[in-house]
Amino acid sequence: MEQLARLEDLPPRYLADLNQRNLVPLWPSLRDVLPPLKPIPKTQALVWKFNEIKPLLIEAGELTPIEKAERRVLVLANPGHGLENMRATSVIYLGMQLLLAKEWAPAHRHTPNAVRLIVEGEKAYTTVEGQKCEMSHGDLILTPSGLWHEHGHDGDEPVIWLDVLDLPLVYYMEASYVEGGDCQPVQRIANKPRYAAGLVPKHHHIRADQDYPMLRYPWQEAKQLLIDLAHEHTQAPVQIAYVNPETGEDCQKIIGYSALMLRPNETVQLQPRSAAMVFHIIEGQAHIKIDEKNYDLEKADTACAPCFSQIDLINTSSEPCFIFIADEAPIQKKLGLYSVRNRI
Ligand code: 1HN
Repeated sequence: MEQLARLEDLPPRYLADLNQRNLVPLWPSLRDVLPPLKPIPKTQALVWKFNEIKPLLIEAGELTPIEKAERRVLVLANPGHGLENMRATSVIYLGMQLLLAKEWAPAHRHTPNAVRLIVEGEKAYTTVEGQKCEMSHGDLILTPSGLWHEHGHDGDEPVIWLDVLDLPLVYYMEASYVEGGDCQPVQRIANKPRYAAGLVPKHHHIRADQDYPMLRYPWQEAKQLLIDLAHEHTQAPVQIAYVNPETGEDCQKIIGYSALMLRPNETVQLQPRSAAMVFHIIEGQAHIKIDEKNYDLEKADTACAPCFSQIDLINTSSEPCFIFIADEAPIQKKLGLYSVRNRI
């Protein structure tokens, strides 16, 4: 492709005239906004180690009472986007949240979608639109756009979870805001069997939670499905998607969620794709190779990989490894931007 003229190739007087009228020449920036063949991502391949986050999060618990934090979170920020912008990728926000015994984080609702993946601790819960979702290790809990949610903790030990939000995209769209509330009356305990039996309430159109019939995905059931699939299909990679059980569509509209099992000594090579990805170890350990970078991941560690990277997930241990994955595929597919390439 032709090298285009630079800003410096234009007379300063001309540039000043443009500037004064809020005009900008396209050609000096054309190759930046439209790079040849693939994007130039700001997202850097990166790992956050849980054993480095945890002591700092516990210290946050000593430094800042929950009333002064509302949500006590350390954000997993990608330096490629500028730490202060609080992005793991251009679409995905990640944070580790701490709730101490008997603490309560008041109800609010906001436009960005969130999920929680429980990392450690027992007996905390999130109430979403009156549905109480108990939190156990590995559970996925949805708090979709516009739904009231609050967190409580009846146990004795700190509880830590991973928050995943589409905040960077929603904020960029100037669509991000929150409404404060207080405490919601609990109407029922969220449970999967309500929809797992192939039974749904009739008269769909009058149900308010039509888009989100299931808010809690218990890890024990997801794990058992992965183990069963690994036995049935001994060759293929084993991965399950978190979907809306009524429609089979992605469980949220912007970020996609899945879980992958690496058998003992298995390597999975992912095809490069247009969507950036996040990996979080639920159980076990793995190596991750992202282009030329290699990282060791242990339980509760989190990694991110930019678009079109070559990713190898490698389990050299004799135990299976279970990995939670978040990616930007749903929003990219809706916008007609999603593509997958062959490995080179
Ligand atoms: C939020 O609402 C929670 O409800 C956690 O726990 C993290 C980060 C940015 C914006 C809203 C929560 C958040 C958040």
